[in-house]
Amino acid sequence: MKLRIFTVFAALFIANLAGAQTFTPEMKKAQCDSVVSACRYAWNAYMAHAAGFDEIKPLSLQGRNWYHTSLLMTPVDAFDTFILLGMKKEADEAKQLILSKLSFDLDLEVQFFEITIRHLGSLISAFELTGDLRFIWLAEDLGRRMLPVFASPTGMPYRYVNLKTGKTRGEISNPAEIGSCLMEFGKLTQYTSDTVFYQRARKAQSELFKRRSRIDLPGTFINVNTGQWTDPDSHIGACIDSYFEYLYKSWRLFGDKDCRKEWEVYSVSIKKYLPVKTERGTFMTHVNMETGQETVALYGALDAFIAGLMAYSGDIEAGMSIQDANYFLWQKGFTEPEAYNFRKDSIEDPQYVLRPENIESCFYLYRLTSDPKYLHMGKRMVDDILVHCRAAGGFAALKNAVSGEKKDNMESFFFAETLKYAYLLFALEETFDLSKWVFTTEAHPMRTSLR
Ligand code: DMJ
Repeated sequence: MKLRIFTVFAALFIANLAGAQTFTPEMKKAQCDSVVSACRYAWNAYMAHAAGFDEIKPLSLQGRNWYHTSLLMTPVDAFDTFILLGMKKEADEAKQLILSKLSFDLDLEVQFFEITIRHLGSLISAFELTGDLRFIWLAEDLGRRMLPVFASPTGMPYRYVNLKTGKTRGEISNPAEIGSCLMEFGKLTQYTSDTVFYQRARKAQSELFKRRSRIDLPGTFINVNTGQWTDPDSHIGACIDSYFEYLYKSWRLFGDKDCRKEWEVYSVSIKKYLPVKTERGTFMTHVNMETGQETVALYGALDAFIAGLMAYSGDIEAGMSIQDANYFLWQKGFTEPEAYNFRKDSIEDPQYVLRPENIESCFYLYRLTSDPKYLHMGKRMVDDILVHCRAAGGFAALKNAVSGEKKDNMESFFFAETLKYAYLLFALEETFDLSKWVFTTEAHPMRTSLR
């Protein structure tokens, strides 16, 4: 009798575990459908209340611009997501706005990094996905207007440029803003046959690489006039993150061996100095770039991309262990916080601004391991966003991920990245072939045709 009861319990336990691991094609389809309808809901709100503005404010239902005039951030960033999600009507509406209203002939100072990753990346992807030359003409015009940023004594770009006068500003920059333009500028060289774009962007990266510390780490801030570091804190988070990402991805996109070499040098030091293994998974810490000594044990929503990048660049085990920490972070509230001290177990910045990185890492890990665990993690994250961030005007950032209080803000990267990875995680692999395309840091897909 005892044996029978034990057998029944054991069978139930195993069935339950197997159930937790299973993710059926029907479940995947349901996830894709709910992401498409969320995307449509957010876009319809933008079109109803803020069409032509950079963004919609999702609580007050008003338009918001970054600068004194709109650069159409939301339609620009969202266009290729609509294409990948099969949302033809929305893609047509975004295309119509972009091609009828977007012009860079403006007396306007813009932030080089943001406009490169959002506009240049999106316009190049739009051209590659549709073949419509008007997108690449806009991209070339924008790229030429931004070239003056590279005219510093070191060749590392200034942070701001006026699109009409070419006047630059901002000598204190950081690795992410200096080293995250080669994918976009390299593509401009491919389509215009003008080598200036690739050369300037590559020189900026190599000047930065030359200035790494003796233990092969970069700092957080650097003066592009003098080449001197002004903040020696080293980590994989804000201000450094996409510099590493672009070294590896530019190798995959263009086959540039120098990029691969530089990524490999850094990746040895990243793995040596930054990981902190805990029972919750592996967090990545902050250290002094010269000594490798920990400065502060901060980890957060932006840092979560590193799990995906580690796995994508070949170290699947490291990526998996970091993703365990990412998932732990997600469960700190209704969503994840922006910054968390993993030694003190304290949330240092409670907001959640609709960032994609945690879901992005689920996407890479699922593609590389086929482990349904990453579908379950991703489902929890996507469902949390769709429930807890939903607002009258789309989806709102959270002022506080623990209390759930909302903030009147919906960044364009919610369309470009968060919804795109949320969909592709559950979509058929044929929908997006990772061996033929590489995503930029803003998740704009680029074709690997140069290799
Ligand atoms: C995006 O604009 C880009 O991914 C950038 O590299 C930093 N992160 C935001 C989204 O979180």
